[in-house]
Amino acid sequence: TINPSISSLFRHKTHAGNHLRRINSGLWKLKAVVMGEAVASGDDQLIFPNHDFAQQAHVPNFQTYLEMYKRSIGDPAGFWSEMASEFYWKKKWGQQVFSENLDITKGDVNIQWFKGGITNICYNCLDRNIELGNGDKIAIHWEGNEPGVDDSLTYNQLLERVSQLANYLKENGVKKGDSVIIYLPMLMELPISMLACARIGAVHSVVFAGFSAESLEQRILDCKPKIVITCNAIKRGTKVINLKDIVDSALSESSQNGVNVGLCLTYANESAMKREVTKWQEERDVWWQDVVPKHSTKCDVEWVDGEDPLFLLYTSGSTGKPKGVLHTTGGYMIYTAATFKYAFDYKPSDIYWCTADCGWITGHSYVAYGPLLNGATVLVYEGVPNYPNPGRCWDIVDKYKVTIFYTAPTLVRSLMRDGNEYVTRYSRKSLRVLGSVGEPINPSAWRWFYNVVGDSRCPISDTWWQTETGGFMITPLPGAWPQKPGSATFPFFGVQPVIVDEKGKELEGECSGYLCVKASWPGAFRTLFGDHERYETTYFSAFPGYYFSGDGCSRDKDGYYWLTGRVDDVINVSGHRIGTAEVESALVLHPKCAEAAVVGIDHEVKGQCIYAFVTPVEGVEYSDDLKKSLVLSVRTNIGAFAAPEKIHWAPGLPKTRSGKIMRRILRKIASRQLDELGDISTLADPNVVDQLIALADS
Ligand code: 6R9
Repeated sequence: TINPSISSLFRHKTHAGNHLRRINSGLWKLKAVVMGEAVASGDDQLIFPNHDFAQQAHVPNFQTYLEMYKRSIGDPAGFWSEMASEFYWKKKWGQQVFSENLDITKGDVNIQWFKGGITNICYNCLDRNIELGNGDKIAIHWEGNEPGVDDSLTYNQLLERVSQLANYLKENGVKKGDSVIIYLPMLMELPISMLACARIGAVHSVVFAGFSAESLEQRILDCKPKIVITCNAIKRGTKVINLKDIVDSALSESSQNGVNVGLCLTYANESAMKREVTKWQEERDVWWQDVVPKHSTKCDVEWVDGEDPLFLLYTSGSTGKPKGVLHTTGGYMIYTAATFKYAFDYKPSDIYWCTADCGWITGHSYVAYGPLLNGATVLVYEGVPNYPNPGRCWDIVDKYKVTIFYTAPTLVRSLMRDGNEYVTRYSRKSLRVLGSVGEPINPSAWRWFYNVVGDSRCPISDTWWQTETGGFMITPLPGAWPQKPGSATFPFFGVQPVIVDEKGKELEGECSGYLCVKASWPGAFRTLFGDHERYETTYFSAFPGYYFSGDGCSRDKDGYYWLTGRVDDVINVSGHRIGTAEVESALVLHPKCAEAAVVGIDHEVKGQCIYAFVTPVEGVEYSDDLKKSLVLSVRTNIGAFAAPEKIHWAPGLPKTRSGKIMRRILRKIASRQLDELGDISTLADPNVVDQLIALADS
């Protein structure tokens, strides 16, 4: 029997039943599709799967999905145990496959999957696939920033490299449960480092190499790593970035603040910078190439519990302090493997490319773990997508015969602006599935991606998920049902999305509200590192009994889910999550800034951009130089990707009598919707609104 509360998906005439009828009544359209033509029907925008594609897909139709979905909800223990049994467990998990409490009114929030099971995710990615006969299969194709510079590793070779580093880490005192910070660009050494940590049970925390020294320091202070792994410099497009300088400054600051990291393993990335010119601290710094290759290529696995921590990844929230999202081993392993296989209809012959950086969750789950668990061939690209020109992605697709291409809407929109010629000059015949992640994809970008990049042949998996969820939550299964441009469609197996109103009442049928999830899924994060209370208040207190995502969402008459963006103080710039409070604290660190308020506004390519209202300290004049140095303060305190697009001078900020900034009004002023300011009578001083409007273009 299915959990009766999931019935919102099935009970109403608006949902599955209707959905099936539509597919049947759309048979005439399917005929056209068989002729090689994708049909989008005008009123409901349905885009039907290609018949041949559907026939070969893991989930070939909606009926099969429904059967599997119902089972995953009705018998999660059985469903996920079956998925888990494809992997190697030194010892099987205990009687209880999972236990959970999501309801803070009933005690501490607690989620566990495969507790008592003993396994290792690195073993399952590498050794297991080698035993299955894939030792000589390419695990990673690496494409450098400069065209023509490339490399590759088979599964055998990858295991050797990982083992050497794992042995080095062990020799230097890194033990099970210790944390390791990895601050590397997209070199093969990045996934190698992650896997080496996992092999010995160490907890990795990858910090995106675009973060500033201050951000890196903050993370070092929080998780107190035994060692930091980095490289001397990186090349992105024509720019060289001196990474080691950033690390040096983070390490010296953090040691003054009480966390002294004694070892900095530095990969010499000679194509970007020679060793000789790299600044060096003899007692602390070690060149990777001098020590790691000397170690044995065999390294015993540290067997860990299904609930032992795998990694920490810091993400932005609505306060200034980043949150250390903690994922554990067993559930994350099964969930990333299963979502990768089904949402991309992965087959062993695929060549898979995800453009995300391993510094974000997408790179963890869908550059490294998900694909490697499936024994896939993964492409890792070092550079920027439009270097040396906007055709680079398709050049790479043709070079490696990429079959699955997974990227972000911001890249799609920017390539769309560069013109179709950059796409159509390449064959792209190898492509069969496209994917999108990071923010809602607007229907026009979806159609361009579908029609121009995919030649109207390739289904698009618009995957909605989060750092916290570990893997896909709402996503198309290519081939299984018709798509609607801009909709992430339906929930993945085991996921029970609910849409609630402000009072936490579950809405049924066609509706819009806040997106929550009922019941746990294996890939869910288990806590915020060192702050379980913040975990509970941020995610489980707004709507007791549910996990609250922070996103708004609507469900249409056919049951399709449409994500509408964040409803909290988080801005999504080019798919990167940035907290307004983080940017505000970076601005007020500037000696001439008295107060700052930051909002997100729509941006044609980036999706959203950062718009900052700044009140300078008494007596300081407004000037363009001051604007520049304020922006610089954000770049140095967070990273270049968080730089405000616009600084708007504010003699005062619109505040309520209790001193709360009314961001709603600031958002309207920032997007120049001046006739939609709404009620401003509750402001302590309504005059500030006119002052702000007067300063809009100065
Ligand atoms: C995977 C990732 C999570 C936030 C999330 C939402 C937005 C991600 C989306 C999407 C609409 C999609 N988001 N994918 N919105 N459609 N397909 O991006 O994780 O960096 O934690 O960001 O991104 O707002 O809440 P993360």
